[in-house]
Amino acid sequence: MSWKKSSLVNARKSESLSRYIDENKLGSKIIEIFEDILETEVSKDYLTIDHNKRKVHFNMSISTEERIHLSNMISILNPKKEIHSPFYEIFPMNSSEIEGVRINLETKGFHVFDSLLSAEVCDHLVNGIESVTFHTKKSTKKIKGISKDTVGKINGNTAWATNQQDILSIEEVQKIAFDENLLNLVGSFLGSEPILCQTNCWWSVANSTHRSNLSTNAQLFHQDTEYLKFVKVFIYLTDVNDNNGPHQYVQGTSKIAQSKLGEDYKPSNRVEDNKVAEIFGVDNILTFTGKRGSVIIEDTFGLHKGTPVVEDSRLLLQLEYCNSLYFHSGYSFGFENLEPEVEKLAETNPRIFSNFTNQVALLNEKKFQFFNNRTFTQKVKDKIKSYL
Ligand SMILES: O=C(O)CCC(=O)C(=O)O
Repeated sequence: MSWKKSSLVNARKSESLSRYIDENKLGSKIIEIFEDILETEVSKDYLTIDHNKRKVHFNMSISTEERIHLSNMISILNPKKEIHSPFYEIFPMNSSEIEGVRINLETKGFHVFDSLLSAEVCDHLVNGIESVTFHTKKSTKKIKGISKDTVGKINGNTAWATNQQDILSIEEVQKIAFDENLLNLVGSFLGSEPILCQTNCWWSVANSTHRSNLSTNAQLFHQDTEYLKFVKVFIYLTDVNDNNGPHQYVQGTSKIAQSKLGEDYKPSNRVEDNKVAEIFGVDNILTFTGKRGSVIIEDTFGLHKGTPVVEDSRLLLQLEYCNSLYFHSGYSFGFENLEPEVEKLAETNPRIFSNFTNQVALLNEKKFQFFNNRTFTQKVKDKIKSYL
């Protein structure tokens, strides 16, 4: 299958892409998806019905190997480059340590930094988060000012930050999200310049353990599929023990989960604990307890979940970086409330900020309408899916 050169790619990269396609004997399906990626990266039309139909179909029908090929092609198009950022204090690593973490991500799927953030940084983060609006998936009510003392009153087992821009507006979050070493580390794993796509945060408490509740709050084993290649950074902002919802990861599953879980399995499914233990071995299910300020960097295409809280509560901050926004239907950021140093970084490294737009209100409203305009059948299908 030959690659018909696209006007969206320069001659040298086009040559490299042709070579990659030939060497790996890639067929028309991958080329069709890649051409769609190229067009969508230019049009940035992530929220049209047509794009949604194509991307959902492609996302659920490609194999893990095809996903890796597409990511390698994105790396040819947007190769990783050394990033220089004014923030470098949070992740004190030299290049050989960065390489060690990359290898851990590649082989085991995760790396843990125990108690990385100082008490002072954690306090700043928690104070900032206390002024942010949260909601549960059970009600439309907005809750402001949640703290460790009041979180037990929420209606549900998880309260999610409603607006990710509010989280990003916290100065310490920007210092972490745009830390030079973190960006270089994530870039070396993705193989291309990282795009910041999430700054999320949630409180977890003990509540219903009904399957649909666990499913919608990421408390059953699953793979994330929201981008082609991506990595999440989980930051514990409370001490986490066996009883207040430690995160779990099944090491070594990011490349094999899809094929081992059988033909009927789709990477959007939830998987029971006993099935995970039987197929991947109970010893590979790792439970991350840790002090506040501990950081887990994880390839969440591997199986993972939060365990339901039994007592007390857990506060988690989550950043996510991806290599392309192609499968994206998530949140868009605006440029407001960014530190001046971050604004400068946006000028020198615009790809990191691909998910930032001056039309953020319009886009987030469009997303809201898009999901509300789903047909009755689609809404019923989604409801059923949350039970599966
Ligand atoms: O709350 C947790 O530990 C799990 C989070 C999760 O599954 C996700 O972010 O995809």
